[in-house]
Amino acid sequence: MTFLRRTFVAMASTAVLCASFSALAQDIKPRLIRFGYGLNEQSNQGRAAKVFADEVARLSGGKMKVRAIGAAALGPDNQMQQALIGGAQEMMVGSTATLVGITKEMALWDTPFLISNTKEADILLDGPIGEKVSAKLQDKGLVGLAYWENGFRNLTNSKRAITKMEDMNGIKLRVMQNNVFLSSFQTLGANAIPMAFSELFSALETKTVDGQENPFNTILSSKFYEVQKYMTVTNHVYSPWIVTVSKKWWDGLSKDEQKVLSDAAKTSRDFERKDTRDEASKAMANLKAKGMEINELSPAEATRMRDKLTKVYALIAADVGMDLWNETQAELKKIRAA
Ligand code: TK8
Repeated sequence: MTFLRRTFVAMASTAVLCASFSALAQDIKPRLIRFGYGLNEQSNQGRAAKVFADEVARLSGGKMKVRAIGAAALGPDNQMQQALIGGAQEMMVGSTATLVGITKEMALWDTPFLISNTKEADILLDGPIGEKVSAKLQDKGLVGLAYWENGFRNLTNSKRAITKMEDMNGIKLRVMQNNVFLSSFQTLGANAIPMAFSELFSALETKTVDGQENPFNTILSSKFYEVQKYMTVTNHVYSPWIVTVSKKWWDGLSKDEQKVLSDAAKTSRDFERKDTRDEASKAMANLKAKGMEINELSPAEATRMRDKLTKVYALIAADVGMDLWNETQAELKKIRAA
């Protein structure tokens, strides 16, 4: 070895040592973390799960290992939530809407047209209201670490273009397993059928249901365009995902280990939101190219649907409590005025 090379090798190993030194100095034990999610690896959810896993490895000097398991291989959202509560699984990311049966305050995020753009979403979810709702999970055996973006939801179906509310009549529409979504789409005249996301593609393929609603990204990554001809841009609700941890398991972690997970959840959140927005901005053209017929509602029809949907507001306010409902409205007013 030449002197130069020896020096370089020594310098490089010092750099590696320094990088992992802070992790070594911390109270971090070897940990294996099963991190489940519902979409496939090629989705925005899958890409961000990978960023989370890499970040946990980096921050823990390789001691904490995240095994990200997608495509609902550990079960649909509801089943994973129960596994977390029972301590049989460590972590997951999934829809807040599927948590409503466990923590009723989560229904806040199901409010149609509550959030009208991503700026409002970020401020509201990362601020005191989002924190408050997330903190409610603790009494139920879960710890919420960060909200990721699922996105603004749009309607697809295999029957016909939806240009007016009446077109929804008789459409068998899969909804998430949640009473707000059920009431919302019943109110619009659809035949709403609650079903786990993991069963959705085959239900659409076999025509057990005619349609569904999800953000552009999911319609693309789950290949719904193969079994759905029509898409209507409704943006009827902004759906968050939430990264959760089993509280039973979390309580046994050191402060340093907990910090690794919270920090990695936030880094992956920032990546995920950007990635999701980039993909969503190109998705419409992409879905058209795949053969979908896409229409936007006329402003008059959009208003009609919106007026109908606001009838479920009373139901949601009762679920989440009047105080939280009013605080949310006040917070949104503040965000909009800023
Ligand atoms: C994935 C689901 C999905 C959600 C749904 O597990 O169920 O439609 O939008 O993202 O959480």
